[in-house]
Amino acid sequence: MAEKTPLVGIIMGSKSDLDVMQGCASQLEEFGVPYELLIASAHRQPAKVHDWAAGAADRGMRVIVAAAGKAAHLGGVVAAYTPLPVITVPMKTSDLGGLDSLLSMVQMPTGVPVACVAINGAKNAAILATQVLGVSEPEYRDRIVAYKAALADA
Ligand code: RP5
Repeated sequence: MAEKTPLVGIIMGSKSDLDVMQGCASQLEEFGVPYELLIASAHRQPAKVHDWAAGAADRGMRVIVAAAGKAAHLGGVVAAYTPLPVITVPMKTSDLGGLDSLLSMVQMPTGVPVACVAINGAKNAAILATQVLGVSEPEYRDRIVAYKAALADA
């Protein structure tokens, strides 16, 4: 059977972000949402980030999750290159506890917005991305409804 076209693109700035961001991938898998995952740094590999982000919408993606730490400009850079909504995940950091990452993301200047979940909020990014898909696809909206029902019963 053919692989499904990824609807969510997960990008992160470093291999060191992967442990946390597995939480995003696992939640998307639980919802049955096809995704792709790329490690690319906005400052170490800007051309790679550009190529991936600029082509994402044409490859069929609907929403992007971008995770980075410290001066976490990855989400803003990706948002500059795509018309897709970008959900950012600020990584917890050793020096400033992730406040650096958080402020880098939530303080995007007017005109290039990104959404931002909690520090290390990888799972919430997956839920929010699925909710975005659910606006136009009942299949994914139904999964969110079921997820919320299970939360209420827990
Ligand atoms: C950012 O800097 C990454 O997103 C990561 O969170 C942080 C540290 O990266 P490494 O030095 O661990 O590669 O680019």
